[in-house]
Amino acid sequence: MRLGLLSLVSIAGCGCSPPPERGVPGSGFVPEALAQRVAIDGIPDFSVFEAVEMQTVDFVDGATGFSVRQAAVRWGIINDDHDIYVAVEWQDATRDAVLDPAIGPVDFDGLSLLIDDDGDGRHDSGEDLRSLVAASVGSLYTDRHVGADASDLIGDGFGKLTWEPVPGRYRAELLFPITADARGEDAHLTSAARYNLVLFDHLRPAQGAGAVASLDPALQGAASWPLLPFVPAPPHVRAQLPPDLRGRIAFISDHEEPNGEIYLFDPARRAVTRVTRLPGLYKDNVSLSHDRRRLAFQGAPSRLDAFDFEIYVVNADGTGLRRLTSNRLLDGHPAWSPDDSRIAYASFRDPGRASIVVMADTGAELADLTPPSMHGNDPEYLPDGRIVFKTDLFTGSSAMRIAVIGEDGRGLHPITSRPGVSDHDPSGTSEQVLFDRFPKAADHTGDPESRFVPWDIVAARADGGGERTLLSDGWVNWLPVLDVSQRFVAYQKTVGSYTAVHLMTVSGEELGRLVPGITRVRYLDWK
Ligand SMILES: [Ca+2]
Ligand SMILES: [Ca+2]
Ligand SMILES: [Ca+2]
Ligand SMILES: [Ca+2]
Repeated sequence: MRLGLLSLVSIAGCGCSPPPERGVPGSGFVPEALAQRVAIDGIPDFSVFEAVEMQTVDFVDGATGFSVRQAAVRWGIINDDHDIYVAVEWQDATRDAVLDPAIGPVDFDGLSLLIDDDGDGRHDSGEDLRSLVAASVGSLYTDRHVGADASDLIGDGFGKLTWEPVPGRYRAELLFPITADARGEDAHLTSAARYNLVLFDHLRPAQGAGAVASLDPALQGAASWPLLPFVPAPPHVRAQLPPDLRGRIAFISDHEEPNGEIYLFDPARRAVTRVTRLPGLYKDNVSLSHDRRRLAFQGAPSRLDAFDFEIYVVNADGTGLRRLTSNRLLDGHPAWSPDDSRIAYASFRDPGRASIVVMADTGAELADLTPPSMHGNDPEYLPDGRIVFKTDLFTGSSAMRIAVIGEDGRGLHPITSRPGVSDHDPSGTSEQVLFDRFPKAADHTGDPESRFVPWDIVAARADGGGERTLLSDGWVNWLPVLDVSQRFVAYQKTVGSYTAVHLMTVSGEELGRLVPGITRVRYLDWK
């Protein structure tokens, strides 16, 4: 693919805003981290840059090699001691964002940030390649690298893209670590690194169609790329993980087996232990017993064998696997009773509709709590022995509300009532229930937009007397679980193609990634 001539205009120190504070070593002043100064919401924070670059680029048609249009690009790059922040805006009169849920983006606009990490003039195998493309109603960020296996196993950083119909432009921002991840897949940035920005317009890879522009016309040879304006930075203030976290976090991740395995994370030692070696069993919805000796989960030979999902129990050391249900129904989402003698779960006894069922830990059924007309799922016990779950009983539609019911089937009442949304994954105390919220009054399963709209974490009073939003940062945040001290909340944050376990306080202060180096998490619990 040929690319046209570029005209370069650099505006350094334009005086539009005060230069950012980098801190003076030895002065005692510690500047605030970039991660706290900029919100990655797709609206560039150009005021943090000392210099904003401008250039006019040619969009070149990939099939003909001819320039189809010119576009003005504005961008800035800054780093602190932990992260690098890149913001870009460019002209594009049309938003192309067609996504096939099974394949990914098929017709899109967007950008790639290419980094010649070691500055040797070649964008080599293993070097950084971060992309941000318009997709569905939002954008898709990917952390990749050059090479045959271009997928980066540990997803790092954040990226978001927005489009304004007037004046017809994209705005993009990325924030990612300046050091390599635990597998060495990302750039370890220095002032020797070089970069290039590649922009896409109406790109249809399957047809080999669309237009591409770049700051530097060379896309492989990197010798002429601009140097990254990287500056060694003193320590900055950022949120810290607390040192006194208790309990164990059980989670399922597919970073070692496609069907996922169960792991335990000790947050005090920051150590991960693998529990299961069951590659032939797809696993989901793990629940850790309160004595932390057993794990219940749903398993099936594959993700697609819906009617073969059964409830299993395994010891925390990986021994003693037992299957507790055996039928041609989808059985899922087990949860331990406060004394670990019983398990509540969802049993799909009507097509597409589940009942909340209680069984002994031997598998003997004790009660079906919900009438046949009602759909309920996501059961969790509260410490007082009642069960919180989600149900469509109060909406008359596929939108779900959080509700509570006694193990004797009495005391059923809704906890949430917000119109226009659908609530999921409740857990909590006898006073307060946390859950995640899909911002549409509809079923999210099968909705291709569900990965591209914000999911918030909300806390509601267990008596239904009110709610407050704990986290609303535009990302897909889900599965909030309180720790035993009731001071912290672990939850899953999905950013583009990866999902990591994060920590926040019960008042909603984000504290960062909790389980390090694992970003293919499917489900978690904390006891
Ligand atoms: Ca922003
Ligand atoms: Ca376009
Ligand atoms: Ca290189
Ligand atoms: Ca990575």
